[in-house]
Amino acid sequence: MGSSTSDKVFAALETFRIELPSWGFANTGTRFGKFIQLAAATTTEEKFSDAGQVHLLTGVCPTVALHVLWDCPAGVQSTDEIRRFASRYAVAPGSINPNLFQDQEYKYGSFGNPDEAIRQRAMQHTKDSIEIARRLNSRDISFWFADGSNYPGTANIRQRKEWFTDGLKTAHQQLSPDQRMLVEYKPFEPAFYHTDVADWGMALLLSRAAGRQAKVLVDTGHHYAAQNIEQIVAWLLSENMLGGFHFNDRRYADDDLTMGSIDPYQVFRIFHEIHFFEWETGQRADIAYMVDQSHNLKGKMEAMIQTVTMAQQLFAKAALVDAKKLATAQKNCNLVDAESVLQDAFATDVRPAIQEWRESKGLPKDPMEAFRQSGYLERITKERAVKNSHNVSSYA
Ligand code: RM4
Ligand code: MN
Ligand code: MN
Repeated sequence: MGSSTSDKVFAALETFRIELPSWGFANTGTRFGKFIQLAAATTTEEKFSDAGQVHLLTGVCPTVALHVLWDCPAGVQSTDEIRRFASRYAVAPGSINPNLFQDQEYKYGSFGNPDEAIRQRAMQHTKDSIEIARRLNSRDISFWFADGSNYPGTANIRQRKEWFTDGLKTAHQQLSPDQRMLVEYKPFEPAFYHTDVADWGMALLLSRAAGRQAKVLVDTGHHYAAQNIEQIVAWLLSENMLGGFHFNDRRYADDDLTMGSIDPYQVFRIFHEIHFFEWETGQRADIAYMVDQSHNLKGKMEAMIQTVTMAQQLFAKAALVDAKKLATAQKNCNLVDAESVLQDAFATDVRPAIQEWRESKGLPKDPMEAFRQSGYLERITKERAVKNSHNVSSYA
């Protein structure tokens, strides 16, 4: 491998950090059944412990995303405890995710609920979530709304858009100057006729209406199957409206499979658009890279380590795209040359350079191997087995 290749890989890895979701360490399942993993995290503390372990081995996951209802059972009062977990397990709280979909009250929606009292309840939870974020020094409050309807004619779509606009504006007013609000979209599920924030255009309009600190969050699993996600990324970048990602992979719907497991070239193309934007503009794109996955069959810790490793590889490969050559080929409509620039970068084996980078940081060369040698999994399996066998948890 040429030294300029490994320099580029090193430079790319220096800037790349990815946030892990607390809920990715807990037992989850499908709507048909849940297969319990005896090692799964059963408490917020255990989620911090697991996330801290992945960070220890990879060095690139310094934050963990929290879901307010699942991780902050005492609401704002939970923040002292969370700060303690953060310092004990050396991983900081990351984005704060309000939960506006699980309580019985939200059967017909949260921000878009026709009942004003329920909209107010959703706003109170939102305000509490922003306060939690403030106390934990978290920059991003990340909104995903399950709101929608299942049957034609049952919801006033325009009216609900107004309620959403008002709600997000009010929420935006609560933000501190350094905080951001991320608005996630999803075309369907749990609603199957209309979803209030169904696509990036709707998320963009709502974010613009909310205020300057609102940006769009792209969850890669939240698109129709043939959607060109990297084009959405390029457009949001050019509008300075791309706030972050929830990475996962999929074949059919919101499958929440391991990042890059089905279509690594797509993730590469997304990262390429970001690198290319930075090269052309000379600006750093300020983007929160986050994982949003649910590992129902794979071991949760191993799946997370695999995800981080894959993310680093694809980010590094995209950094190898020869941007100058690409720009020239595009300008001259040299299609085969332009396409080959991407393909050559994608085909480059960056794993040796990534291993060197890890060694240069005093990190294990192979985080998966180090995890397997560490005895951590055996220890948590023993400690949590009884709790997990009684505890059929969760959503998702
Ligand atoms: C949704 C969406 C949200 C996540 C929930 C659990 O599909 O991806 O980001 O918080 O699932
Ligand atoms: Mn998501
Ligand atoms: Mn999702």
